[in-house]
Amino acid sequence: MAAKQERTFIAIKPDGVQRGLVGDIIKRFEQKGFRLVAMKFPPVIASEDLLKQHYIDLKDRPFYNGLVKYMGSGPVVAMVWEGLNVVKTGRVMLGETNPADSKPGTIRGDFCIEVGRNIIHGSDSVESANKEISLWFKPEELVSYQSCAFSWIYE
Ligand code: DAT
Ligand code: MG
Repeated sequence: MAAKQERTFIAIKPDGVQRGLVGDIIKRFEQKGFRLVAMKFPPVIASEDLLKQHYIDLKDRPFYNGLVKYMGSGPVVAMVWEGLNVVKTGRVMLGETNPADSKPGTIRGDFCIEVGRNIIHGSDSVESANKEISLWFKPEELVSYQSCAFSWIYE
């Protein structure tokens, strides 16, 4: 049961919101069978502090400042999704970091072109998912419920 409650942090970046891709992206996670645990509504313009913390592992990379600026340049849709292997499968659904390397059928492969405008974030490990979820959400903002489709999605 616990494995089926793995959680990942997914954020639609400002370009994804501005380009009207929110519905398409949420639809992919919903139709896969993952459960929506939390979503910030209305979308939030993240503070520089939050974004710097979120991308702290990349602080020495040359694109770090530009990345933080881009991520704060408009509203983002921050979400938590739950399900079996959702971290790894979520990354497969996103595609590669560089959309040019992302296969058609993935979100980045279908909807974007450049690495600096790759429309969506997804946690890369269970450990970073837990870190990111606690950075963006308070515990009481995460909702526990069993989807009525649960036994039709899992054996
Ligand atoms: P991902 O978002 O696939 O987890 P990452 O954590 O390595 O990738 O980097 C975070 C974001 O930083 C990425 O989504 C886009 C940006 N980025 C990564 N590499 C870049 C590069 N070489 N040039 C510009 N932006 C880059
Ligand atoms: Mg990453």
